[in-house]
Amino acid sequence: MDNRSIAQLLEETADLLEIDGGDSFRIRSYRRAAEAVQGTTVALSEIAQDAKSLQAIPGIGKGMAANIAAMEETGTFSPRKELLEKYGAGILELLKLPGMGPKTVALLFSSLQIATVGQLEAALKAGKLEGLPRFGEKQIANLKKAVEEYHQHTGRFLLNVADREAEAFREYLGGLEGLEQVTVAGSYRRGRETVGDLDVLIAGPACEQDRATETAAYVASYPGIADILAHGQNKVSFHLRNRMQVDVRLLPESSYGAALQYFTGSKSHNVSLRQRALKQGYTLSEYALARVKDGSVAAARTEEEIYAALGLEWIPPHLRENLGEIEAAEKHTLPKLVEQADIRGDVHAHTTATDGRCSIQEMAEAALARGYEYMAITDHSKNLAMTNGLDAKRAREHMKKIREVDAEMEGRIRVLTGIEVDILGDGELDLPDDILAEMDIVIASVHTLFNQPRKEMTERVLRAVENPYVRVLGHPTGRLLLLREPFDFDLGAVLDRCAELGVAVEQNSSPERLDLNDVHLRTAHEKGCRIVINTDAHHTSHYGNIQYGMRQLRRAWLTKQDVLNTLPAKKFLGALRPRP
Ligand code: DGT
Ligand code: CA
Ligand code: CA
Ligand code: ZN
Repeated sequence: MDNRSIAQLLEETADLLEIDGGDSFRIRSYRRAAEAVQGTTVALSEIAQDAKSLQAIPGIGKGMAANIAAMEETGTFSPRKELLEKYGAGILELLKLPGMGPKTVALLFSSLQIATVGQLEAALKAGKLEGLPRFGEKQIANLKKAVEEYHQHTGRFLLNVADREAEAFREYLGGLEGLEQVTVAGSYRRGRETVGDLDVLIAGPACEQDRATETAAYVASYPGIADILAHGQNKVSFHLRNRMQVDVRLLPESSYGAALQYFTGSKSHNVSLRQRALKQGYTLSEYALARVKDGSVAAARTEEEIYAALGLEWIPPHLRENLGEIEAAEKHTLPKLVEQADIRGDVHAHTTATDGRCSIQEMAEAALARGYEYMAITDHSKNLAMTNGLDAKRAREHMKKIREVDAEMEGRIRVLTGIEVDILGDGELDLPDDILAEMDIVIASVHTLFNQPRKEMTERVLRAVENPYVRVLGHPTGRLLLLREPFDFDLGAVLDRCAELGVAVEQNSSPERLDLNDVHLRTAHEKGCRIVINTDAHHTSHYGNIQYGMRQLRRAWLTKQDVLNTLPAKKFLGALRPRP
């Protein structure tokens, strides 16, 4: 570990201790040590096991020398880890906001249970900070600005946010006569798990010579705009109020395909495609595929024509990452990607019994309304006390109610019983086997103690899937996009074991999760894992999130056959790990 990382661990520990109301002497000693580590020119990693040399650095005493040795050895620091388990990793992001010190965070946490930037943002919007001791008008205004800048700084957005903005803008463009084409290209069209900005391409009579100026002016008057970055005849760029950038390009219909191809990317796909074009005597640009010999246009109007001229099948945008898709398009071996319409059931949902917001009936009706043939209610188990998780007794009563609802549905949709059982710190499950044995679906998930060392975490998850009643491993990496990294464990080893045991791995479609990611999914598939896609719905409106998970399945080249819940109910249950 380099000195900076060590100093950071110490500094964060001091902050967390302060939030926790810890001993001020101890807090000061961490801060002093952090300064000392940053100030010294000696590489601590080289002397970490030599207590004498460590203590020779002013500001580092005996206890701190032992701490540093432990950090070097384990890569983490247990007091910090314990505090993070208590407050959640999001609290470190909160601390990074300008003007936000441990005292302020402590106040926000104790008075409003705010532990993440997202929660702060929601509280600011709801006006909940007004009247709190430290928060005058000016402080609140500064905080709002800080949150805004935070988003700008991380620079990426979740897919549901991107969708919402794209839809609103699209609706606004609907008010314009003579637009034949509107496409959001870029990473959004490729279905990446987060997007940096929106690349909007428009074409039609409204974008032709005489009307372009007027159309650009219409775009620039979009009420959602916070500030304009560029306003020309063919391009308008702006920031939305959430700091998302939007680049709008006005294009002639005759070269719309070339622009679409170019601005969809990815860069790497485009580079390969351009090389291929050159080898075949063409140049490929955002304007056209043109012949080198005389500059004449070979194809430009549609993407299909461009790919065809290069001897390729049209490549779905979800595959354009230069990961073998060009070769496959040449050989006509592109996969027939799984589609949302192929999905026949969603088997991870919560209800008001725990932290969901709708009843069993409501969730079942909503699943039916989507056209599903089956669904499962999988509420939390008791270890997650803040969700009011179920103990064995309540789980049994809940199961009874689920069966009643299933009967009420009279076969219009099958309502399966289930549980999202918590994987405890040692890999034990949170409920006894006899109750798990009664459930149609047992999903096991990690929801706590994210900071265990790699080996411990790997063993923990492996131990959980060994339990013969576990049929699905829920959100396997535990990441929260833009907020929390996946926990550190040997995913490959876990996928191998899941494949052997027949435990399905979950693609969790919640836009802040989306684990597994595209690369993991491809690996899981190659290893022979069964894959299930779920939404983890906590409300009927969350079923629609399936689209975000779908994009990742498709980015992983998966076909209908590769996803278990494309099967009808009976076959689906039959394809899950057999029960003992
Ligand atoms: P993002 O916005 O960070 O989520 O990712 P993209 O892929 O949307 O990237 P963006 O917005 O910078 O550019 C959109 C597409 O335009 C990109 O996927 C490929 C194309 N493009 C942009 N700049 C270049 C470039 O310098 N060279 C090439 N070949 N293509 C580019
Ligand atoms: Ca983009
Ligand atoms: Ca862009
Ligand atoms: Zn869940």
